[in-house]
Amino acid sequence: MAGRAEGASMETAFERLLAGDVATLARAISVLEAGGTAGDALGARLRQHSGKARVIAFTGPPGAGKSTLINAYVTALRQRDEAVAILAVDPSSPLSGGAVLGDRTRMGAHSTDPGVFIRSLAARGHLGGLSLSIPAVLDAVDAAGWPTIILETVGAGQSETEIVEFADIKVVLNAPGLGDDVQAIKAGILEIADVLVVNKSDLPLADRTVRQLRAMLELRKAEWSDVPIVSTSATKLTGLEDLDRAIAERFDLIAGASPELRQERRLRGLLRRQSEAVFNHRLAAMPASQVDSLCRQVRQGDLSVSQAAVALATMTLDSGETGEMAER
Ligand SMILES: Nc1nc2c(ncn2[C@@H]2O[C@H](COP(=O)(O)OP(=O)(O)O)[C@@H](O)[C@H]2O)c(=O)[nH]1
Ligand SMILES: [Mg+2]
Repeated sequence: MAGRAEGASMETAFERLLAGDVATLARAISVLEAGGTAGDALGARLRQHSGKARVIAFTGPPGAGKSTLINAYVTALRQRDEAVAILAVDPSSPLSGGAVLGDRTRMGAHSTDPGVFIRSLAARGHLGGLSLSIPAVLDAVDAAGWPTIILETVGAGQSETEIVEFADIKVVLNAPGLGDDVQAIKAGILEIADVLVVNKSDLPLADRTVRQLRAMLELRKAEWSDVPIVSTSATKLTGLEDLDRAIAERFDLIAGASPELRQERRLRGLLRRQSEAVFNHRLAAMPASQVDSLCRQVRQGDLSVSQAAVALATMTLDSGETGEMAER
C-alpha cells in the first residue's frame, strides 16, 4: 500500500515538474546531482521530455565578467519577456562555494523574478563529478519548460570545458588586464568557442585583445573561419545586441533547431564522460601486481611503453562488472 501511494506521489511530482513547478524542479535537480540509481532513473525519464531548450554556456577566466555579462544579457531577454534559467556550475567545489554564491547576489533583481530560475550546481563528490549529472540537469530544466538555459562556469579549467561541451552554444569570454593577453588561448578554451567575446571593451587595452584574437583566428582560419568576435561592456551595457545576434546566428548555423540534434549532443557527451568514468574507476581498482609486472617488462625491454599502456588498458576494460556505474 505504502509503495503504491509513494508511486502515485512520484507520478504527480513528475507531472508537476513538466508543468513547470519550480520547487519540484529544484528537488529533482538535487536527486540528479546526488546520482545513484534514483538519479539515473529520473534522468532516463526526463530525457523523453527534453530537447526544446537552447543551452548557452558562458565560460572564460575568473574576473572576465561572465556573471556581469550574463546579468546584462538576462535583462535583455527579460525585456522581451523571455524566461531564462541560469545554472552556475562550480566543478572544483564540493559545496556551493563562495564564488557561486557571490554570483547569485550579482544576479541582483533577477533572483526575485519568477521568469528567471537560478541554481548553483556543485560537484557532490561522486565519481565523474558534475560532468556526469549536468546533462540530466539540463534535461530537467528543459523538460520543466525553460526555453533558454544559461550555464555559467566559475573558471576555465578542464572540468569546465567538459561541462560546457553539453551546451548548444559556447560563448568564451576574454578581457583585457587579466595579466595574460589572451587567457582563453592559454586555457585551451578558444577551440570550443562558437562566439568569442572581448568584454570590458570600455577599458583602454580592449582593442589590443580584439586584435590578438583576430590574429589567432586568422592563423587557424581553416577551423574557425566564421567564429564571430563580439566586443561588450557588461558594466556600460554596450555590445549586448551584437552578442544577442551572434548567439542567434550561431544557433541557427551550427546548433540546429531540432530537438533530436540537441538530445543527441547531450547524450553523446554523456556517453563519452560516463565511459571515461567507468574506465578510470576500473583502472584505480587494478591490482598493483598487474601494473608492476608491466613495468618490469618495459624495463627489461620486452614491451614499449605504448604497448604496455595498451595491455593495461585492455586488462582494465576486461576487469569489473557492467552496471557498476549505477552505484556511482
Ligand atoms: N570595466 C569593466 N568592468 C567589468 C565589466 N564586466 C565586469 N566587470 C568587472 O569585473 C569584475 C569581475 O566580474 P565578474 O562578472 O564577477 O567576472 P566572472 O568571474 O567572470 O564572473 C567585477 O568587478 C565587475 O564589475 C566591463 O564590461 N567593464
Ligand atoms: Mg562569475
